[in-house]
Amino acid sequence: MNQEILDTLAREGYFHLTGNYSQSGYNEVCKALGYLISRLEVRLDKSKRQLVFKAEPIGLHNDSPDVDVIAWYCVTADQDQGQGATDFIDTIDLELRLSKEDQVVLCGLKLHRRIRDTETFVSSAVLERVGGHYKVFFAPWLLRPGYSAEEQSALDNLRNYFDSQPKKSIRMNPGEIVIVDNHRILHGRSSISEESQRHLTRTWIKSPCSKEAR
Ligand SMILES: O=C(O)CCC(=O)C(=O)O
Ligand SMILES: [Fe+2]
Repeated sequence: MNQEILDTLAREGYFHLTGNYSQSGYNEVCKALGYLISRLEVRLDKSKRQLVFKAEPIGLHNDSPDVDVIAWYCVTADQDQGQGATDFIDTIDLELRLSKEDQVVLCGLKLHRRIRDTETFVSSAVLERVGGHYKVFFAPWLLRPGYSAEEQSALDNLRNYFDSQPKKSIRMNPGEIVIVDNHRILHGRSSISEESQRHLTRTWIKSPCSKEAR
């Protein structure tokens, strides 16, 4: 099972496990993938300010670049059958689709992000070359005014590339798991209703295997 997940992650960048997993089954899957960094209950919560707790749309992004693999478990699906899917795009062909000049610029362009639950900011490059591949780190809300013309053009080309990629929408049913390579796949979702019961558990995983597999 573990090997099948790693092989599928290396090939496809994501894996949708459609079995009816229990919470402890989900836990076992997560633990088999590496070291668990943190766990978050993704559902509407008016007392919290992060986007994952709100009904508004979440643009396509990568989570923290410290996270190799993200695994979501569906506790409760949206009560509306047509709502609550998560969207994914794959960046496997980025190197072929962006100019070398843009790639160089994006390797030097840092996005500043706040480490969750702290007031500490760190910066991470949009593209980082690791083991013959690019790790991608992008989130629209981390963009700031004041980029040079060259940087702005590289960012525009990157976003056009994202927009041109086929979008895969997965609406998880309770007991299902979706696992993604966070350096390769961007995720996001459309808005949900203010009354949505949708509840996913998200686990951030540091996975040495994911790098070997790539
Ligand atoms: O609600 C979702 O489908 C994804 C939310 C998200 O960006 C995350 O869990 O990191
Ligand atoms: Fe996210």
